[in-house]
Amino acid sequence: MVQVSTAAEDFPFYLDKEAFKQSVQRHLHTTYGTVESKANSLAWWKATCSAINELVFEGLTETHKKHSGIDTRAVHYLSLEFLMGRLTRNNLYNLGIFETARDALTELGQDIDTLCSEEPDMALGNGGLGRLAACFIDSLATLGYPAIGYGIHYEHGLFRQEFRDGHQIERPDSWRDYGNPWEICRPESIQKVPLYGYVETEFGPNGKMRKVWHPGEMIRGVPWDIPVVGFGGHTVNILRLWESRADDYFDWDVFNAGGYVDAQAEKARAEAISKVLYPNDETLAGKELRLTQQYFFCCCSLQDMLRRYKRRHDDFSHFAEQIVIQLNDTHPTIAIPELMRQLVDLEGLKWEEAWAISQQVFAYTNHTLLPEALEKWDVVLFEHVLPRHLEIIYEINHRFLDEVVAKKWPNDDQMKQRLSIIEEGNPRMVRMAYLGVVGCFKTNGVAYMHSELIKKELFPYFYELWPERFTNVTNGITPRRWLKACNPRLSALFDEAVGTHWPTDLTLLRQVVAKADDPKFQKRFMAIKHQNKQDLAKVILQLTGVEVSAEAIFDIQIKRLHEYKRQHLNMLHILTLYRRLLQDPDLDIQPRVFIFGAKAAPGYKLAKDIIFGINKIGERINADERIKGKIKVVFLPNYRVSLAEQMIPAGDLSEQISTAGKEASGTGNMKFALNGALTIGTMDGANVEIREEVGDENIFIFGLSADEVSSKLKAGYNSRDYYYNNPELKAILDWLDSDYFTPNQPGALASIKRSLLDGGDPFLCLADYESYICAQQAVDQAYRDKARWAKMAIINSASVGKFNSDRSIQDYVDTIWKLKSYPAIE
Ligand code: 26V
Repeated sequence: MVQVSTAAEDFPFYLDKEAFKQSVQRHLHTTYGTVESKANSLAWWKATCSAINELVFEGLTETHKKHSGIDTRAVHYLSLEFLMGRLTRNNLYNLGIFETARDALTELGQDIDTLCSEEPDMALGNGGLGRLAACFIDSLATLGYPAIGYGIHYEHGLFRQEFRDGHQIERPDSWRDYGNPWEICRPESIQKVPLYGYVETEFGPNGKMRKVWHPGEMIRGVPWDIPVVGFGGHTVNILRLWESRADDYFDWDVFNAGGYVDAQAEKARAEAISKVLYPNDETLAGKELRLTQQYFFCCCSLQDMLRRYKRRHDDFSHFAEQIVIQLNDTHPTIAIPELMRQLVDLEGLKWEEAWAISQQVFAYTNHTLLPEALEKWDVVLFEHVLPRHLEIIYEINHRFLDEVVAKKWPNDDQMKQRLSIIEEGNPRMVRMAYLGVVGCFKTNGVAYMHSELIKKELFPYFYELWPERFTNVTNGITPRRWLKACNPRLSALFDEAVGTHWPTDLTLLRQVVAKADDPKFQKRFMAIKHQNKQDLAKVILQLTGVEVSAEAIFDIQIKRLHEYKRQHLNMLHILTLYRRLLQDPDLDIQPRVFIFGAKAAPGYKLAKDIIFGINKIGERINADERIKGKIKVVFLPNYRVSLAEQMIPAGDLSEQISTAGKEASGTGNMKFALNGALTIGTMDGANVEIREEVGDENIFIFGLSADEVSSKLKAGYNSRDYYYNNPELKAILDWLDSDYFTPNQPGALASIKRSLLDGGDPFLCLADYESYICAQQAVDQAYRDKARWAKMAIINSASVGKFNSDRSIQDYVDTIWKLKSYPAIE
């Protein structure tokens, strides 16, 4: 494990309060043209960022010098999503100047929290996959590895969510409306991207065949760089995001010939490519613009890599030594045929040479087993947008089936069909995940259990063919953002208990386990939790108007809304408690606040119905005086990274209740445990590994195992059996048919019941219901014993060092990337 020193005295930048103050004032005057008496918080925030950037750019320059000076191997992380959130606080902590900046701003009459909340979230991702990419680039920079993130500079990130009468409404997200102080435009590195058109076969004088693509359209890719400051400030890498623009917009001939309107239309079409991030939606299939987005950023990024490589090399013999490309899910797998095209068609390499290089360069991370999330493209659409790439994929497939599959399974046409990158049928489809496995030297899952299922269920024959290609890298989270920056109180306690090195070596927190029984330490730990809960209670009041007590259990489920994540199972528990309380208002239960945050894909009807259901049930429960405030339900609107940072430190109970076998890993589960929440969860994804770390007695596990789930489904699962055999369950489901929660709108919640009965309950909510209710009762019991709960919470927080994303990155480096660390500033 690489150790980069991050003791306070080792931070490379010393900046005293006076210097920071002067810098902010100077930027207020000379960069933003305003004065102290006039400037609003936005102006102060921007001036602060400019002051921070003076250090950031210095680090950026040093890192660039160092990495290009030694011409070293680097990882290129290709991802359609980077869910960065806000950067101000993060950059201040990573540079080691948070306190300096806070004090300087105080003296200038400014509150740092207020200024930081001026920053719009950079929400260029949907959820776990995008946030993982953001944690990974933080860890890469922290560990001093040469790395670059490549993605799209979306004009609009994930939609902003509002509730209207309990319904989700989507509004556009405009994170750059007032400019973004962190990004730097690099017009000197613009790339051109061909699209559409046709392919011609030419024969040279030597009779050699050559394929020439005559594109129907050319787009420009303009790079925007976001500096990524590693913790300790020793390395500043970049995240390079491509924006699409029309090529030769001022085509004067067309323009003068009265083509002004056409030219504008062409410009709009080109700009559409990077206009908006697609939400994870069932309706994604067949979206031409999505394929174009994928190709656009892969094409730009590969040209960028080749350009940099060619500056120092005359041939491609060292390409695979210098460059490794990680594909974040199948979204960028089009990079594989694109590299082949650039090497064969543009650089003149032989197919075999190019393929040998390509095979050593790419690695693929799979993030989901859900069949509907595995990308496939209609061959006809593919040919229309990328005619040359379809040919290349046919060639890759042909060679793979003839040279590899036929050798292993001679005369077995069925096997060829099974493993073919092209799925036969009407329409024929390109299977992007198969292209990933065939074109990459490694395929990894994101938690141990998920990686096993990849081998056994998703790609069993590929695994038989190439067992050595499959591996696991368990996900992680950056402790800088997800503990140090978001939970300063707990961080201070840990500093005191184990010293200040834990943000880079989270396993140091293990020492705190020894204090888990110490009543004094328990008291301090729980007092911090209580303060964090009070802070969140204020946010809840502000966002929902609902008053909640910090004495109650804060029971939180935050993640994208999906049936497999089973927010509706949580809802069934709420209904159960509510019904029991109505039957017996004196029922002795621990007061609880059920807190949700989730966005539903705009086209996902049932997910939106579940949001509506929870909102309506919450309204009724929160207003019902008979239950004396024993339970409350709040759904916080517009869940995003910056809201997560306020919720996670305040969690008592972390809901990780997916159907076993469906959640690849989860990362919210890690964030909650690190901040001292106990998990109620299934044996799924990384929950399995969290249980291993914290011990079975410090986690509430319930429900069917993945094996049990699949045998139940195979044997013919009938959810009605559970409905008819459990009168309480039947009663709460029947409640949903009434107008009890939706006055004057009878049946407004019926779709949820229908999906669980007529719909067959595909994610086995009813099968796991009883076990879940029992586990929740165990939670209730445990919470009554304050010392026991405190001990469990402390053990959780102290035992999850494994889930530091630095460890994940080191695993990638050791098993896949084989990089050397070169911190730029010693
Ligand atoms: C995509 C789609 C698209 C079509 C409709 C339904 C659907 C459902 C889920 C997805 C997610 C695809 C990839 C993804 O975000 N996976 C998440 O990756 C995280 C980081 O590895 C991991 O922690 C989560 O368990 C996994 O769901």
